[in-house]
Amino acid sequence: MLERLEELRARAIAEMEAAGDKAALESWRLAYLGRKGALTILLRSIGALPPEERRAAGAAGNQVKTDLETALERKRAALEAAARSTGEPPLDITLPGRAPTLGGLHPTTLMLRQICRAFTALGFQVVEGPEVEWDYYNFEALNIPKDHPARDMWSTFWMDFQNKAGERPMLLRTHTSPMQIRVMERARPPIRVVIPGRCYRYEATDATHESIFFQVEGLAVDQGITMADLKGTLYEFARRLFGPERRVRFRCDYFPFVEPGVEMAIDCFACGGSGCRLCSGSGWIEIMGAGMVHPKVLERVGYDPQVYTGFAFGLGLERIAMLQWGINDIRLFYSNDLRFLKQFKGVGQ
Ligand code: YSA
Repeated sequence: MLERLEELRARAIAEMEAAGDKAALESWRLAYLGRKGALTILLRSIGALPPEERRAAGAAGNQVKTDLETALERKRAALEAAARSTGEPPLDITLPGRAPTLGGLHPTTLMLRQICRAFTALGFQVVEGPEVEWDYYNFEALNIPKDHPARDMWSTFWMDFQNKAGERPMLLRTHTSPMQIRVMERARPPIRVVIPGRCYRYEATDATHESIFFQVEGLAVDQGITMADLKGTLYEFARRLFGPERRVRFRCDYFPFVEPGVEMAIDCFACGGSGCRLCSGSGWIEIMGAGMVHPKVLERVGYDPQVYTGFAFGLGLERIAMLQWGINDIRLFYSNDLRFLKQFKGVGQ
């Protein structure tokens, strides 16, 4: 065995010296040191030797391997130095690189930015508030007392925490309107704010309803604010978001915290107002609830309704995004399907 090892060493060194470039050196490495190389196979056969020969053969075999590996490194360095001296680049830069995978913004974020940008251009400030809310702010202060039927449409998720009276006074907010009260408690008019945020409702989900969704609330309070300000502001918002040719319709609606209350709709951009599947044949698409802040709500936060008036509105962010981008199912937003999300890569922020 010792002789065979020495004979292999001599042959390997001679062949290595003849290798004139990197490719030839790599072939040499595979021929001797690779998984099926000559030295590897010879070393494997040492295990079959009689015990008295095995030890010396093992030591000699390891020595040959170390010597060949050292010689290989030396030869590699020599070939690289020779290539450098002839001007050949040390690195193959002709191989195309791998493009890094870049993410994009979520459609909810894109729409949130568009809406906030439209309102900040009109002089509104953006503020945020808590998603876990007191019953007081979510209902009571908005003129929705405990026995009010309006609570039924907002049956929701209550926190498992009881006060001394045995009531559960905290919930996941059902709308962003409680922030109207929080803002008015903290600031004095003039107020112009928009409040984007998550809302939670105990809903049977379908193509237009999710149990977690985003709203954007708006509130403006000052002396002399009228319904004309509400209409003008929301009309300008619709124009900025959906284009200058959009028409807007206001119709009466009921919310306990406004008087009068309205719903706002835009003319359907799929059919131009003649009626289609998207607008259920009406020619109009509702985009938000709004109204003049109820005098009782103003009184509760210490504003004199004889001096101050205001308007407020609340829109469903995903519903607006669905209209803007022709999305036919709200559940696509939060099911993390990359085929859906990738379509928004590169959409203007
Ligand atoms: C009304 C008047 C104001 O002065 C201020 C705000 C409001 C809006 C009120 N707070 C509210 O929540 N009305 S709403 O129940 O009709 O919801 C407003 C919008 O949120 C809807 O038009 C819809 O776009 C969206 N929305 C409601 N439930 C939803 C939903 N979006 C997705 N999934 C749900 N389950």
